[in-house]
Amino acid sequence: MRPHTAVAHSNIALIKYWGKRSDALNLPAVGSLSLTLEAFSTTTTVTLDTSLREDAFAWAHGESDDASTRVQHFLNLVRRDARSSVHAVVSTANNFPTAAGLASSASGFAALARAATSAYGLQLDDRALSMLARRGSGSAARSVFGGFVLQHRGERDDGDDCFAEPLDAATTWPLRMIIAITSRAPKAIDSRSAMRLCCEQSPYYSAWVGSHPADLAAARTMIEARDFPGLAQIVEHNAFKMHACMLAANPPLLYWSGATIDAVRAIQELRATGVAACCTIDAGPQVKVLCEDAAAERVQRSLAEIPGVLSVIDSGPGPGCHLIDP
Ligand code: 2P0
Repeated sequence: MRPHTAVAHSNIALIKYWGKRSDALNLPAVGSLSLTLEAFSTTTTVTLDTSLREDAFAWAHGESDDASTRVQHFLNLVRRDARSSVHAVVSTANNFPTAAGLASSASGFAALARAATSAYGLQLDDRALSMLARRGSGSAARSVFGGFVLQHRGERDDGDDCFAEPLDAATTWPLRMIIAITSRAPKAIDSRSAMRLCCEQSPYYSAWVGSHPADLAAARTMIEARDFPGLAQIVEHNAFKMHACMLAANPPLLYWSGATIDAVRAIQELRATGVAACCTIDAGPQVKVLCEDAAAERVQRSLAEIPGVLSVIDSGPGPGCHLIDP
């Protein structure tokens, strides 16, 4: 049958998702707010094949991450909604390191959701697609949309109010994200296991969840007002609070390398001289720097000078996921 191909871009959370209120439906314990990135994308092709007895998953570039079980579970959800029992061949290519703290599961499950629903003939609007993508990976709901994206925590047990939506007000703010790569190795512990460990073993977890809505509200206000210093303050506070929660887990979760800390210090020093830039760090050692367009060159130069920074990638805001002609 005909191949269906979709492209999705990864996203970096400015206000983080960390922790779940339901494992079964993959409902987040907190909302989140992200920027979709132009530079990092996943391209996924889904082709139905009536001769298959099970789904066949392959990385186009032979990555070592074994994603076939999660892909198969996800396709089961799509098949159930489409009332189909046909299996599929899935091929995926990332243009960036997989499982290294660059949100490969976000772009991966958004692209898979778009390609698979098309292959199985499901008509979903973007909100419904974001809820489906969330079942694969919480951060994937946000990659359905471009630019700044808000993921709602929702209150309902069935997850019907747990969707992502674009923040239109932000589309004309010229910002960039500069990423300092400090390691290309896959992370030692995946986000899902790390979140569970924090929830069960970190005494700071309840403080993280309890104080989170105020961070989300503050970031939305700063974005609406185009207030970079205000946004910078809340973005760094939220990221370091998440890492404090990780560090307080038992055993502790420490994702940083020496170069991670050097990069953070370099950006904080730049900001003290009036450069509009701030840092965020996810479940990995890379440092992501949000900055105004005018600051991008200074930020890149400063990060590139740090021993231990392997490369520096500059990205503008990226688009939402979409189907392409292969
Ligand atoms: C985020 N991260 O908001 C946070 C910040 C990592 C640190 O979303 O279990 O791979 O598949 O829903 O989406 C990583 O978590 O977790 C993540 P699952 P996911 O970007």
